[in-house]
Amino acid sequence: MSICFLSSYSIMAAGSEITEQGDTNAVVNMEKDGSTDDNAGDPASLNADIKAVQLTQKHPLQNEWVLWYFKPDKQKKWDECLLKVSQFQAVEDFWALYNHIELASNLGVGCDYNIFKNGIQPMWEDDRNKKGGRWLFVLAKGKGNPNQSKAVDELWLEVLLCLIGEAFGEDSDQICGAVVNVRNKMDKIAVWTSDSKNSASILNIGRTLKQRTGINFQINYEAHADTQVKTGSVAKHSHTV
Ligand code: MGP
Repeated sequence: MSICFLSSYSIMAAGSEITEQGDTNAVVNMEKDGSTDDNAGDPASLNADIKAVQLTQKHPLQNEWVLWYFKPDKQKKWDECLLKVSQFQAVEDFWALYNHIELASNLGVGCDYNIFKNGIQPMWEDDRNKKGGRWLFVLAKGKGNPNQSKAVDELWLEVLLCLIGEAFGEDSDQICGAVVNVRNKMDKIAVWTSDSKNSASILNIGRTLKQRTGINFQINYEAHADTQVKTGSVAKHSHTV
């Protein structure tokens, strides 16, 4: 199994876990050996206890998410190149994973990251994607391109935070996942939604994405059905913001 997307950031992530655990152990040990008895009811001692609990308690996300990695291999079918990497359901676990893997800009050409809600496969064929589509950010490579105003890593992180933070209000249910494609002439970031006919949701999601990412270029929404039959590099699109 290839692990080339894993980065040296893992050391930093592991280090910060040890620090937190260390703090917590100190408080737990004090309680065990009775050294806090004198301070019972003391607001300072109470604050320390609360802080210890806060350090150990994870902050749950609304949904559980799965990270998939795609590495092209001409000997294999498309879906055989998809590797399920990890899943997370807490803010802390998201950051541990994010800091552990390579930035999208360091992936090889042809590779993708996919982050989808647990239970949804990152492919058109999944029941939740079948009738869906995607908001597509195209980041053409090369000097002077206006779409490079936000580098792919910055944009990808913003998009991920929108997803796991359920930034789309009632329409968050429409979200299936997000994909970043690293390609020769461009990078692409897409947010997949489950109903390509639900214009109100699509527009709300598109406007929120545009506002949250702060991009100054147009993005288009295309139904997966249209993406699958496109002949050139651009598919027919139904919405633009
Ligand atoms: P791509 O990786 O989404 O875009 O699709 P890329 O590489 O930029 O190519 P372009 O066609 O957009 O210019 C590349 C190819 O991967 C598709 O033409 C399909 O053959 C295959 N593929 C991509 N996706 C997302 C799927 C999918 O969900 N299901 C299946 N069966 N094949 C897919």
